[in-house]
Amino acid sequence: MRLKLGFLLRAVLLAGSFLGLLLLWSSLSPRAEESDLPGRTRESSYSSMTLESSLGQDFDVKLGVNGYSGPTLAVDDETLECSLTAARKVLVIQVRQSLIVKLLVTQEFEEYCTSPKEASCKISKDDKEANRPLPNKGDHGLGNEKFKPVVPWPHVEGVEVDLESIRRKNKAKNEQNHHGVDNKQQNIVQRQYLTFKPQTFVYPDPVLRPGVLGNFEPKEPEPHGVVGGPGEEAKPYVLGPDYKESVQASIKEFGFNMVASDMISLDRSVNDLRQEECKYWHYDDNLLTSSVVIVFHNEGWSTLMRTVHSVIKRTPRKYLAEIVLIDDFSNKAHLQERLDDYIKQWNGLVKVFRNERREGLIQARSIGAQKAKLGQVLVYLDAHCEVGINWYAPLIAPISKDRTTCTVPLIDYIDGNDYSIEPQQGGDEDGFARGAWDWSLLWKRIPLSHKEKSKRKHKTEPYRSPAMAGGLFAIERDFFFELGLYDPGLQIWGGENFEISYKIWQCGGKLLFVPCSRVGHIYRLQGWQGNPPPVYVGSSPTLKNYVRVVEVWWDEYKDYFYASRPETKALPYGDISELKKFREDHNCKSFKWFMEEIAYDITSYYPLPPKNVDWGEIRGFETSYCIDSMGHTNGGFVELGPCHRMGGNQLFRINEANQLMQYDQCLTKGPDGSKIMITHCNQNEYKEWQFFKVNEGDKHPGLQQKMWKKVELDESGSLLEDPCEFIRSGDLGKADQEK
Ligand SMILES: [Mn+2]
Repeated sequence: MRLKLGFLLRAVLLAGSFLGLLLLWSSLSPRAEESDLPGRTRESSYSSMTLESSLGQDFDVKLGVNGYSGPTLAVDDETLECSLTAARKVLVIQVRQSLIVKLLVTQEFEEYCTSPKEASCKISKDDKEANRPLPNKGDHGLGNEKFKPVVPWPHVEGVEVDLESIRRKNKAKNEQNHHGVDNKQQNIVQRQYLTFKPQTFVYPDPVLRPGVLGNFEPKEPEPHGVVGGPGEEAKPYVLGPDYKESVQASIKEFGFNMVASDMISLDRSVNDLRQEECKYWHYDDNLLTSSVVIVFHNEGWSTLMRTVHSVIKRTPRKYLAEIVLIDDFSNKAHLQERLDDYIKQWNGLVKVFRNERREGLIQARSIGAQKAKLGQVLVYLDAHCEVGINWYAPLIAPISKDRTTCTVPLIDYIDGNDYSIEPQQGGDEDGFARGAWDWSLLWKRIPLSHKEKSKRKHKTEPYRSPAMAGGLFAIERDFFFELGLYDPGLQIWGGENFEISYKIWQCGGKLLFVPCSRVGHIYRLQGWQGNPPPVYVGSSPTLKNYVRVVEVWWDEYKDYFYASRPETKALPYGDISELKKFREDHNCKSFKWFMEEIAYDITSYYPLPPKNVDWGEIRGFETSYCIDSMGHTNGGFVELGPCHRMGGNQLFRINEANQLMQYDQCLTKGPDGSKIMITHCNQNEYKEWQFFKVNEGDKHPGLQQKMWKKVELDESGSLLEDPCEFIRSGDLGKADQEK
């Protein structure tokens, strides 16, 4: 029983629905004073509120609230005075079975009461009593049925998730592994990279000779696909209003204006967006050969084939071993026999392999690595790209020099409506950016840092990037296999770009962005219906991918991810032991090392979020009611609802910055101080909540160490005094299991 109590945490609630009540209460003068009980009974004129004197228990204040017919406020005179005064600032409600509103302790309160804690926080004389549903005390008519809402709460069925045990389990495992890694790191100098094949291919550095055209540069301007044709030189090709409907339909189906694309030559010429300096680099011609791998699923014909044509047109034939198309279970007619027939013109240079079920982009790329056996390097391209002028040598030279280097071209923006090509926005004055992420693992680009710039002699040299966007990159084939390709547990889309980036960096490789290798990419337009994931994939594959990635690679930094996306803690992300083993076997470095040495600039753009101190439901003491944002945000008010244990709108977290948060929203006092508002916040706002654990033997013997805290609103006083608490979802689940 005592243990069970330990799981019952108490909540502090500010509910909008109490506003009127509290205001009224604060100005209330006792109207009825009749009682057959010791002390005074005060009954308000509001049907929702009944104040009664002590029932012989030690409760300070109990208050029936809107929609409830019952219960009681039981206090002695002095305490009641205090609580009434305090109610002007009220804010906290302790919820019991009966929805008992707990008084709040404020500065004003303290003026009246010398011992506010005692006055406000006593629960009951004994835990047994407190643990029961509101006592039915004979002729007082406080039967449980009276506490039922007038309007029944919606019945919520939920699958119970034991969030906390998952966390504990992982934590224990993690610490274990962490120590293992630490010990191993003493040998890291000797053993690093031992598991990767040594570099045997000798390749000299490229040389910049200003004024001397590079040896891979075209000697004359690129010929048009169709002389004077639409879209040549990447000039915008705009269709008239006659095409509006068919254009819209094609955007819906493919994400691009396929009507225009179909009219533009597959061999069209493009504009040269490179820095002038790029034309004067000279590359040793003993470059590695490549297999270009293109994965597609229900791609439009001309955008797919223009990708293939551009590669064939702009890649020196001696380095292009093959183009491997991986058809990820498309069902569109043009991608079947028509495609097979079309690629025959290249006499086997272009191949197509078809997956027997939808694998998703990530695993289809790994399949592509297995199918593409001819080239020394794998060059991955999205299925809607156009490679730029002299894109190959700059991209492959760093890999030829060092096989553990992975390269990424600069990705230009092809307009999906008119097929013009422009440099991507963002980046520094040259348009150069590094790949990054925020702490919820969204892809970001940040301007090239001064530190990276200072490492280069010439500004068109490749530079280091913490991460890649994912769709376009080149990697030595054997090295990719040595890295284990992508984590086979990643599904469909998302997170694989970070996985491969972290794996490369932390395990001893390098990831370079190559300014002189440029590839245009068509970004999907709004209105695209998208490709639904296959049925065998469960919900949230992308979020699960993120969890796998941070669990394997982020070490203690994963807390920042969970601080940003606490809902992902409950996701079953599968077995990662093989990946952990890989990390250990390869003596891969810590994420901390990575953040300090390679990704040092990310935190200045995306500061580390405060870590969570705890998180879960905020449940009323011994009740089944929880604070619920009801989906309100940006200035809305929280409400009270039956605890459903599904997280969502009832999942809150308290962090080290003393913010009580849900998603990117913070709880704070509303404008008039009487309700709790939920609103957007940065890391310096609404840091008014405090959280502490109550020591064992404190005045709630049944609660002991699990309990906690105090939440304060501001200097003017505590919002929450002791028995108001924050509930851990996992504990709640366990408490129920024990029953
Ligand atoms: Mn794409």
